[in-house]
Amino acid sequence: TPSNKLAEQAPASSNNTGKEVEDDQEMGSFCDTNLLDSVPTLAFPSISTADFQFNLEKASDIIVEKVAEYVEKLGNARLVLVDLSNGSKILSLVRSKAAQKNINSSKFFTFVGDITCLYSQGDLRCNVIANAANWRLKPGGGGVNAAIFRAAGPTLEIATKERAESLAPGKAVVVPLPSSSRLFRSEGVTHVIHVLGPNMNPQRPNFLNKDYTNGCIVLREAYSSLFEGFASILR
Ligand code: AR6
Repeated sequence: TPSNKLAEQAPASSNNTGKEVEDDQEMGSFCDTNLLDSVPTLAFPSISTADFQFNLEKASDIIVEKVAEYVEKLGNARLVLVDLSNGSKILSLVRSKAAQKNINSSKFFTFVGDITCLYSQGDLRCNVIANAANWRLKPGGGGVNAAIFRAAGPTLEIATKERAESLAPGKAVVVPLPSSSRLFRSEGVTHVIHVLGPNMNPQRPNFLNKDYTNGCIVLREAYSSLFEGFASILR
């Protein structure tokens, strides 16, 4: 796909090229050291735009604005917006707005794939992944939250509870992933950052009832919290 092509073209250190991934596979062995020793990368889903029903045009403006604010500050680290399908509207909106703003495409790009299988299925190494969480920080509930808790196994719920009991809208919590977790072992994910975005769905808690003035403030805060959390891992 065009978006995944972009990822393959992303310049990276010599130990993070597609070629080397192929070599690993040919050898039939899995090298954890190589997996962990790559460009620090945060993969994140579009917060609030599916179950929480946030407007896609507004969300895409905010994603691009926040990426532009943080991407250079993060040094050689990369930010990757992920969604499941090639036809993802949010990915195409963000791609075109990021291009208009001339955001460095080696440091920020979009990627089509399941955020829980980026290395095993997409050859994309991401040491940190973000979750569009619920306020209780509970597994299940569908969407990317259910997928991440399922893929990580029960250790993620325990590790999460050690960091926070609940989350307010706009906030994020960084959770180091135990090395026994499948996400750590086979995907190279060392941290999950749970983020709670603004909710525009009347069926869910903290419903903002079409208040996009507040909603946009909270979504900006959510991305700031996420990128600050990623920066804290890099330090
Ligand atoms: N990999 C990558 N992206 C995904 C995946 C995946 N496995 N699954 C979904 N997406 P959503 P929200 C994309 O609904 O709107 C949960 O029930 C999806 O296409 O997961 O913030 C929680 O418990 C969309 O672009 O999060 C909360 O209650 C993006 O991830 C509530 O939903 C976010 O969609 C949060 O709603």
